[in-house]
Amino acid sequence: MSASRPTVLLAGKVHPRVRERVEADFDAISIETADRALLDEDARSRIRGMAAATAISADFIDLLPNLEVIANFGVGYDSVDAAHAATRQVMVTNTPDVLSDEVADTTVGLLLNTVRELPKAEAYLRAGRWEREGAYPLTSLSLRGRTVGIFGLGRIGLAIARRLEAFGLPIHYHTRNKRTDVAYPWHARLIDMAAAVDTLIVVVPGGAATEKAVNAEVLDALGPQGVLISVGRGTTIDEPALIEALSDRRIAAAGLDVFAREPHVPQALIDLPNTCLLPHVASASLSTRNAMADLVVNNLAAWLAGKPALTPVPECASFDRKPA
Ligand code: A2R
Repeated sequence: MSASRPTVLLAGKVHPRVRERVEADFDAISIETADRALLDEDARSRIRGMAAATAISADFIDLLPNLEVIANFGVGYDSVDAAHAATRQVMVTNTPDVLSDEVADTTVGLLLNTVRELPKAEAYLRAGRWEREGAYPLTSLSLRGRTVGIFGLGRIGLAIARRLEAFGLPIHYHTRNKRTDVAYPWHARLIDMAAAVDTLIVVVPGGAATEKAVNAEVLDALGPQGVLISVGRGTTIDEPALIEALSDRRIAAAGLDVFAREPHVPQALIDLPNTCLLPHVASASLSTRNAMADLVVNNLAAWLAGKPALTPVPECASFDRKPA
């Protein structure tokens, strides 16, 4: 330990680049989960910063009397109690923007894979069935003629919209606040948008406000030609209702990158023929994850040096420092 170097807690399975940079510039303490039993009194009082790759509760925040900043790895920070941190003037940061294009690219790929069954067609070729049995069956679904509804037109949602606009598809959106900088039709209610489109892309933050927002009624409004694509948080989808709607063909197909209880994926979703499932990989390229890692450490370094946070979450923006 060095008196001049702030102590930073590495909480959870942190990205290797975060670990490397934190260990180089700070005194680092590592724990696998945010469990109070893993920190003695001395460690608790020394910790001034935290790189978070696991859930951080209000109780855990209160365990650390000298904590000044929590830098969350990821743009979604629903696993960190940011509202509570803000009451203690503990800065919380996330990693917006640096992953938006990667996630949007992956979302378009997932949509195409879902409607055109490309992973299944490749598995057919690899199994030697093309040569033995002939051409892969024509897909009943296509992207052509579809109308897209984006639930959450923020940084990532807009990057998805711009891409799908170039595919020639009409775009609608649902958010709480109508945007003034886009001409896409806005729907004040999710269910109304679902009724107006046949392709629903979900990219809202997790948390209580969006929990199970995509329920049986929304899926029925989407209809039998409906395709659901989910890349925000698994908690936003009512998974049992989705499984029923897919089984009964009340919607046509779903492409999912996120799940309610990751890494568990319900067996029923795996068994269904009309799902395309990814293990939460939307931002998971080396380059994008490195950019996220750098933003985590740069936020820690800025705040602990008395400078403004680079990317404060909205709950903490009011007490961010002003640029010099
Ligand atoms: O509702 P608004 O006007 O604040 O718009 C935001 C929208 N949104 C919601 N829409 C409807 N009902 C809600 N309860 C609700 N809460 C938020 O989601 C905005 O259009 C969008 C979020 O955009 P950003 O804050 O720019 O987030 P970003 O970078 O696009 O990431 C979205 C999520 C992350 O939170 C992770 O869960 C995932 O994608 O990676």
